[in-house]
Amino acid sequence: MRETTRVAIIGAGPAGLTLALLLRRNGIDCVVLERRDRSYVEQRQRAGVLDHYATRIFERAGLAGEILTGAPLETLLELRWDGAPHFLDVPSLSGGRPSRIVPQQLLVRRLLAAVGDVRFEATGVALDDLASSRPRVTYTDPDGSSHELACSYIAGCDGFHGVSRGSIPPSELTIYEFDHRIGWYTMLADAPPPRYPLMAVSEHGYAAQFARGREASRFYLQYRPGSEDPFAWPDDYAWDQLRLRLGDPALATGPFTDREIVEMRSFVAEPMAYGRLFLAGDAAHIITPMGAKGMNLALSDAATLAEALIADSPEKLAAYSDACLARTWDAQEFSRWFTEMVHDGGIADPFRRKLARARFERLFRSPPAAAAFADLMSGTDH
Ligand code: RFL
Repeated sequence: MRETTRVAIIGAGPAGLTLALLLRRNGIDCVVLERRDRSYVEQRQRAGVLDHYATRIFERAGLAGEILTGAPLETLLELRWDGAPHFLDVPSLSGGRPSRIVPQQLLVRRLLAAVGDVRFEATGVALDDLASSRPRVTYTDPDGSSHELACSYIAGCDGFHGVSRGSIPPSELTIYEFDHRIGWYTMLADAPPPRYPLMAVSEHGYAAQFARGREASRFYLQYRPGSEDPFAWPDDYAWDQLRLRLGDPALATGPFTDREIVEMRSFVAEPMAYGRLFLAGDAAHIITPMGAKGMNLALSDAATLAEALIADSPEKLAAYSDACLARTWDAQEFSRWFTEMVHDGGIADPFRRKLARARFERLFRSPPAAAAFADLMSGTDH
């Protein structure tokens, strides 16, 4: 079956759905193809914070009611060093630019409801004629029928493991990769949440605790990839480490309901465009969770691309990749800075431990340093 659309969007994650919503609300026809089924997409738990800049994308488009209603504003952030608590009021320090707590699965559910038609379980997606003015996407629907979409533009919003980036000739891309050599053992537990998001630095390594609803917490423990296997740790050992690193001997415990490991890596593909294909979100860049920028970068890419497509401006489309990459590298630098500050306190190298401590102290001694931190946490409008 042959069909025509203005923009073919590959992937129904935060980037693809935000792009589809912004385009459709501005009268631009698009088709969204998603490999997974609807319930998988709706239930995938990942990010939890929409930074202030990302909330503005929805506000500016008149979509705050549909997307942000009821999402709590972020308040304080607690950072501990060897159990000693310190608090940062990020919304005030950033000049009144609060972020909002929006679990990614809630955001995706709301975007799906607002976007309407998404073609789930589209398999064998392939991108062709990218360098021509009439690129094509082919796919197979769940009934086994083959489809061809002729379009003016393709948005590759299909995440790190998608097909879009791989459709660009390798000679046209420069890949930057970095392995932070840091692992996180993350555990979901039926244990009371902390009052504020809590990150703790100690000589035993990093630990964190975040609320997951009113009665559950997600815990994090730093481990050394390659030399430690946290799945072999008994639960009692994990709780001992959490008490030790959080500096809280009376930490309330509860059964673990989920365990995962995350190895921190960063990745950027440049440029984020080839012919009529534009990459957005994780398809073009991966960032560590420190600073919580992954989902926010995906939304910012989508907004920048939507603006260029709505304006139908060749200049804006030509500027898309550079604009997104500048924002991406800014976030990568912040994320690496933050990663070192909270993880190096627990590593063997005494020089880097001292640097981490100096970074930490500066945040609480210097108002301009705290304001710069808060500015990056809130997201910058560039
Ligand atoms: P997504 O969310 O990966 O969505 C891509 C979509 O494309 C589909 N797809 C295909 N569809 C059709 N054909 C194909 N061949 C396809 N291949 C893939 C996929 O099924 C999927 O639906 O990418 P997007 O939209 O760029 O969004 C990026 C964000 O999801 C990601 O950056 C964040 O989740 C990263 N991240 C976090 N970001 C934050 O801002 N704050 C956080 O606290 C945070 N925590 C996290 C995270 C990511 C995690 N991962 C990846 C495991 C915590 C975790 C655990």
